[in-house]
Amino acid sequence: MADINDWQALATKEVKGRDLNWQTPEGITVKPLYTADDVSVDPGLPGFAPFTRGVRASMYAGRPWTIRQYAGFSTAEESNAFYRRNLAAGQKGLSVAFDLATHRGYDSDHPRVVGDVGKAGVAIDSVEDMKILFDGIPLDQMSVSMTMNGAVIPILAFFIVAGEEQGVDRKLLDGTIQNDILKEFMVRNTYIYPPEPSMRIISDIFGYTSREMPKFNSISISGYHMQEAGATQVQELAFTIADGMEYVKYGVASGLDIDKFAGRLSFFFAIGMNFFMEVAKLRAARVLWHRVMTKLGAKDERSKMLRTHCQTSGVSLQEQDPYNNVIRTTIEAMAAMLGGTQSLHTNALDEAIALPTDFSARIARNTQIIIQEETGMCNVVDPLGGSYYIESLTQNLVDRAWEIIERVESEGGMAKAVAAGWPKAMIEEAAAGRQARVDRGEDVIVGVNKYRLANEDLLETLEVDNVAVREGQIARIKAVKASRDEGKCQAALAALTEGARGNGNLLELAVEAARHRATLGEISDAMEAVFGRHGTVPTPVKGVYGAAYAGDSRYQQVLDGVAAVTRRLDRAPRMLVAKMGQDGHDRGANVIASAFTDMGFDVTSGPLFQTPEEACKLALEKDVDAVGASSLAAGHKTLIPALIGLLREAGRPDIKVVAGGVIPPQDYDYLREAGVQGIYGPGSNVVECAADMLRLLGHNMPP
Ligand code: SCD
Repeated sequence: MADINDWQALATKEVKGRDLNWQTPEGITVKPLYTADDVSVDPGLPGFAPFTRGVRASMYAGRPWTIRQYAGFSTAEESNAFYRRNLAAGQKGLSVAFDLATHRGYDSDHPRVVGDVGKAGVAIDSVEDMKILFDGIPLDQMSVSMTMNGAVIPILAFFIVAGEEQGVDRKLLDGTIQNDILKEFMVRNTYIYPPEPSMRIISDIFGYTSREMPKFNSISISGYHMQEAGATQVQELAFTIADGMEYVKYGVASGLDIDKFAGRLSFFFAIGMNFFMEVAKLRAARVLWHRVMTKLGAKDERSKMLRTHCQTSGVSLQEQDPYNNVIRTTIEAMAAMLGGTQSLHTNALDEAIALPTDFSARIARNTQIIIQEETGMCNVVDPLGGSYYIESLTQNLVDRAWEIIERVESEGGMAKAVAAGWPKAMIEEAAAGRQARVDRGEDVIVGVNKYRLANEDLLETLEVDNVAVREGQIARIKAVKASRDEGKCQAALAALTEGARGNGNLLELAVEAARHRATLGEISDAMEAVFGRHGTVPTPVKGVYGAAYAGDSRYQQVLDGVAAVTRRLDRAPRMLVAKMGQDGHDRGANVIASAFTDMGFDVTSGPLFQTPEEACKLALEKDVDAVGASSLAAGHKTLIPALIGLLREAGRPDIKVVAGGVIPPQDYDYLREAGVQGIYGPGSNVVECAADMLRLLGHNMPP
């Protein structure tokens, strides 16, 4: 029989000596062939420690994963109707997306959130909205996930009281709250309070839910947003598990018994296009969590079992040739199920540019239904188990992630690492590297940097009338405030502030305030009075993009162009990268700031969450030549024209304004008429964006 040396000789001959090894972004060398010699660890059996092959013995043969589509937009009424339509069409669990005003603890009538209300999720201001959201949906039968981190206390309180008023005992409430603040400080940015009180909030939620809500998952420890921000799979894996460790340590330090709350910790991962890597990642995550929890002293096997939700990758979706996104999502969905997820969201094909329509949501949902009901794929547990490649890759990921976890631990845990900033810097470096590989065509994206269409058909997208939603919400806030017992409400809010100052359980106190119709903003403010509000200024990495482009002729043309403009102005061209509104997605803004800095621009990265007034003030102070406004949460039609108006009023119509991010092509004309001079959607080449900018600055840039 042929051995590996015979194979090596034959393969080398076939490819005439070409190297077939593949270097992945996480630094793993993937060989063209795996054999039994590459497998060093027996993966065991599903349902048994360390759960490499799945947390259940029968897995999907016993019960398929939950089809759980993340959704929410405009008002509670509209979102409720959308949920009901989806459940009738085969969806199995709910997953609520809140708008950014809600995330950041502002009521819809707050002046900072004019562009955000009802846009990227549903607006929830009080328990009355929450009751409408779940009208006709029995909360003792439907499991509900809520993606909330910043305003987690009022939202969970509203949910509990909405259940109560539906007649559902909180012991029967089934679902998950995201409640994962560490990754917010690292990548997602919908925090409210500084890190220390934010960690206390999490322990208070563990305490309350483990006592009062035994069926409820108290956290969804999320790597998803790390991968979206550009993390490699190893980084996503390591930092997520390290975050989980930190939460467990805080819970234990607050006096909780580890086995009383650990069984209700859950996870959330992104599933991107590196198919086998993603399958192996979920298997590796289970092995790592089992190892970590054993180290932390858990005795109950359920405490060591990593149960996870997955979502197909948002950043892998493209605006160009968007039906390709259906194919991408199908491949990613298969990786999630072959990796053994418990619950899954499949993205809609238009999610790169807008909120899903009924049409795109149907295809996304049916992607999962077809896998579950047409393919027979659920009948065998962990069908890739025993594959030499998968088993080897699983072990490789375990080892690499473990190295990072050990570094985190040696430096005092994840809260300290996040404060020091190195995990975020590591992720941003990976993001800049990926952008450069895409721009150079080394990482292929079909329809974007290869096989691009000459003409794109316009895709119909959903638009929310933000002004109408905001007016409706403001009317409801007024009605709620007018009909409540003001004395009782204020007393409950005062008790919450007292509890924040001392050590009262914040969720318990907020439930009381919610019963008395305190609003989300009031409950948040009651804690902010003690904790303060956290703000950060981004510090993008330097040198990564430039290094990846060294020697490239087009890049050199841009460098020459920047040098020419610099000579003419007698200083480098100045640009402000502005993030207005409550949208905290800063990967794109950071990549632009980092790449433009490498190209010689003098870049100011504005703080997150600016109002147009604040962005205008900063642009004037820095005397910039241009502002690049990054918008990923649908506030572009309100916020960017407002900024342009303010610059004009200030006598600086000469400052060029360009826009980038998630902007439907339908809105391009509107923005151009408002004075936006360049619009860059997903898939834009950063070097070409810089070339355009040089043109705007009067340089004769070759095409
Ligand atoms: C499962 N069960 C079985 C079984 N499989 N019983 C017998 N045999 C089998 N084979 C049981 C389970 O034990 C459980 O019961 C019940 O069935 C439900 O199964 P589950 O596996 O727990 O599934 P589910 O209820 O769906 O819970 C899945 C998670 C949960 C644990 C992962 O935390 C969850 O639903 N998470 C979703 C998070 C989410 O939607 N996030 C969206 C994020 P018991 O419970 O009695 O044991 C969106 C986001 O952030 C987007 C980006 C952004 O906004 O920035």
